[in-house]
Amino acid sequence: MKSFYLIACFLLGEWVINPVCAQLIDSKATSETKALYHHLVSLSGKKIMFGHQDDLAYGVHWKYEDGRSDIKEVINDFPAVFGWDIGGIEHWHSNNLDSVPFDRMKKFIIEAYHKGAINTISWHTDNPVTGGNSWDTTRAVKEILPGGKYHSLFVSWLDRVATFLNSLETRDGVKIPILFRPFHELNGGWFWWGRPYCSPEEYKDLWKFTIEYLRDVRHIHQLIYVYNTNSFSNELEFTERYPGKELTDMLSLDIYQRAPLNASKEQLENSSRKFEKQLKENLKVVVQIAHQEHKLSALSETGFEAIPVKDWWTGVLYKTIKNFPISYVLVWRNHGFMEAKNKIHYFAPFKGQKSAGDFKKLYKKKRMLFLKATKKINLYQ
Ligand code: BMA
Repeated sequence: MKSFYLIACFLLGEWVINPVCAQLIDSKATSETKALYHHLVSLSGKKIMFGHQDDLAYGVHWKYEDGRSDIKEVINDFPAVFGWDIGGIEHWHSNNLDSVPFDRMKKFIIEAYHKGAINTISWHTDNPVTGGNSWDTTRAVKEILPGGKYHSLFVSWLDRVATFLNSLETRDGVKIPILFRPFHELNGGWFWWGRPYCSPEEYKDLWKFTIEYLRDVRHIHQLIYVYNTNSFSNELEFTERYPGKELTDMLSLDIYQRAPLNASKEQLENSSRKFEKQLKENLKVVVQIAHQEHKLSALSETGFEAIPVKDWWTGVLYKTIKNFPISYVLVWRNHGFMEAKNKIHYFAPFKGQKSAGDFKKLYKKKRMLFLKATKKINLYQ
């Protein structure tokens, strides 16, 4: 029987995850988590969900107004995936690193679950050795592993993460399934867990310890674990720190388009072509490896700050991703004006924004899923 499965695992269409072989790494996953996972598996290659970070919390011109969402004000529908970040929970702070109060985040996550959407969480955790932020690249990974000087401090941080994740539950006590994406953009050089600051083995040990602690010690069974790199230059860079089949459920990529401020039309066009090429090359690797490993895949962060290209959604993004069997694409947060940096920081359109018309075209693409269509699927049943 086992060999039948093995053969069947490699027979299915190119790059699409094979449902026969797809399995969550947590054999005790809650029924809602299993249901969500199996829906994602069967949607793979057919639909791509649209996601937005902090969507319900604030937009470019507003903060904490019930029912608002910049996306909704453009398409009269919400995203299907809601992204959140729990940086700061390790100190039991009341707000996350971007000033989102955790009690509000909790309400939004529960609300998103009841709406029939998916929640995904990343963790811009502080540096445990220095107390500096995620971008303090003082070496820390080795120090927080078992036997390290800061191990027990790190465990106490994981305990707070666990307590927060467990507090995300409905009135009936259903633990809300979360796509959990810790230690993200691992090949970059900007976070303390990044490639220059720990060996591949140390990174894998950190991942293994974290997952096993949450799952086997804290008995959290509502997580789908998302491995994540930033854009990379070759396959080795993507796989070098991959912790393995037994420890990940989804493989994902973060990649942004960038151009100089007030770029000319020609500069914008060049940057779009460059971005499309890189995105395509990278996604090819991500979905191929995901296919081999029988894992889901996603474009977990992307965007073009302030979306200066009118038809960016269909003319650049959709055009490039549409044939990849990724579960979702998520754009980063709509902060609005950043005084410290004297610039506007947002990645999703809002009413009146230059690319809003094109976003409506994206909304109409059959392959894209937003909330109204997602709700009908009943992801958790
Ligand atoms: C970055 C920016 C920062 C933010 C961080 C974590 O891309 O948006 O302002 O603090 O993500 O959300």
